[in-house]
Amino acid sequence: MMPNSYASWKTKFDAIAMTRMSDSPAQVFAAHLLASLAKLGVRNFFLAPGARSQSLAIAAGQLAAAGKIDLSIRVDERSLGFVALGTALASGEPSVIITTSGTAVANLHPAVLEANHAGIPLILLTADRPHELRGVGANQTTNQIGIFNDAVRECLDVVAPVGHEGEPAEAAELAAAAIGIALGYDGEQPGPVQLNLAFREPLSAVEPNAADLNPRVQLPPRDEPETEFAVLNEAGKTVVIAGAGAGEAAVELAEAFGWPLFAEPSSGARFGANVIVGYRELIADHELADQITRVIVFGKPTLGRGVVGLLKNQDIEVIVVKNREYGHFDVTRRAAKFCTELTVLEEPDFEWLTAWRAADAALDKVPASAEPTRASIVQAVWASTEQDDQMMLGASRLIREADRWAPAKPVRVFSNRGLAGIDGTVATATGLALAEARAGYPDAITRVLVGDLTLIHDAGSLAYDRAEGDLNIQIIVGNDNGGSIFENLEPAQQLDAESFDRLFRTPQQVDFWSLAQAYGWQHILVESSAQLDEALATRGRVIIEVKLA
Ligand SMILES: Cc1ncc(C[n+]2csc(CCOP(=O)(O)OP(=O)(O)O)c2C)c(N)n1
Ligand SMILES: [Mg+2]
Repeated sequence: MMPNSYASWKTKFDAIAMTRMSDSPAQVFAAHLLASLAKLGVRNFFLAPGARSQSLAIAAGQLAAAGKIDLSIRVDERSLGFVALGTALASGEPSVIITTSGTAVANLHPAVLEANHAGIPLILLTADRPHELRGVGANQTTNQIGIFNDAVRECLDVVAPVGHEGEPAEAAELAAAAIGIALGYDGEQPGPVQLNLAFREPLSAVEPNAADLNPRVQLPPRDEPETEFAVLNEAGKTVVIAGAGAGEAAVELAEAFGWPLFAEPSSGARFGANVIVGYRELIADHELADQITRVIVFGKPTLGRGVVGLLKNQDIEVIVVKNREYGHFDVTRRAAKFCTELTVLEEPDFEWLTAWRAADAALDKVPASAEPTRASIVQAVWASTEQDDQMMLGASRLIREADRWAPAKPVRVFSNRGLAGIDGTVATATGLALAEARAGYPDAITRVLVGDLTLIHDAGSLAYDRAEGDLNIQIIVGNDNGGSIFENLEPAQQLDAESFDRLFRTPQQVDFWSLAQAYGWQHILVESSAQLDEALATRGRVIIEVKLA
């Protein structure tokens, strides 16, 4: 969707102020916009400081002081974007992000891309210069219209308020529209929305107090996406694949028909009796895999070549259940059917499931070892994680180890699989922890499983806002000195060791103890499996470093 032309929301650009409710039309507008968002139920606001956005900051501060919203503050907008993303991911509610102009806006781009590809609702309030100051070299001014291209559902360029009497109502209307679009009330995929807000001086005032306003505002009507049925009436040796975002529907279908379930760790479907934990190994090398005639895909599977191999296989029929958040998944362009609802007319075939379960049970167990291994870390983290706790898996090797070893267990596991970046992982986890605490579980623990480079990439997100309270966040870092996942790449064989290390593995010398000290986190160095179990009970913010070979 291309951004709208800038004048669509307001035509009376140079209208003379009819009523003066405040010395600052910017403040009146900001107060009504934020009060409207809050009145419509939006709770989670995220702010980075800046001058052009001062009216928004003041209004957010007023609403937070009155207990009408929760406000988190970060200096780094890149980090802010991912914290907001994590909270939206866990809560399903839109997160509002407030930034000043210029590079501040651009720093939201990674989180916006992830939100776009994973269908996560974000409302970006990006402050800007008024139109007369654009394109003339004014400080901190760039073209913010379309800066996110098609990664936002909508980009509305809102001209600077001038104090016209219709402006409060327009602000309320904008708030309602932004929520509706971010949540996909138009029947489209949920995702990020940008309101680019021009402000002219005077940029702020302390009146009106946003918390005193009671705007008249309503959510837009909600269009449900169309239901598309598919009917399966021929018997087949079927397996269900659950990728990111699959959810319980995959479990229900697999259980209803006795089908083996290959569920990635962050699919929301890795629980129940049909989960085949060792599916990666069995697809690669077991005769049962050759008997598969049909796969049903939920969500976005991204973790293994084996699954893609099944989807490429000409003898296998591919049925794709459409995913509202992650969009259409058909990487091999072989889907025979797309649907939102499946009707199955065949009889359950429990022998097929029994055979898979037996093959799974016969696979190696996590090898016992006094020193932690990747597999034993996964095992320990899953064992220590209870129903109210959460997990966040960084991209790279450990999530694949989790895909191989994590047991079937109904726990909340998240990962940024929209684009599978190694960026923003600490921040996303912080956002998840915030959501969990705000949902009434302040004692819950959020465990983040990451590689060393992934932690370093987002080290700046260790900085936190004291007003957020005592969150329990454990960052379990498998420190193998660089990107060991690249050992599986062709260059690992083709290059000499030195070149491979320099160009791909990129070993690092970061002292995680000092890093933790600098940002006020605890640090525990774990050298044995027993120490790991003990460390996993730590409360507060802690980096648990596990040295890996
Ligand atoms: C933002 C971003 N940059 C680069 C990559 C490519 N990439 C994938 S894995 C990886 C290395 C990760 O290393 P580490 O976190 O130490 O995990 P390990 O594989 O060693 O367990 C890189 C650079 C990416 N996915 N995202
Ligand atoms: Mg590593």
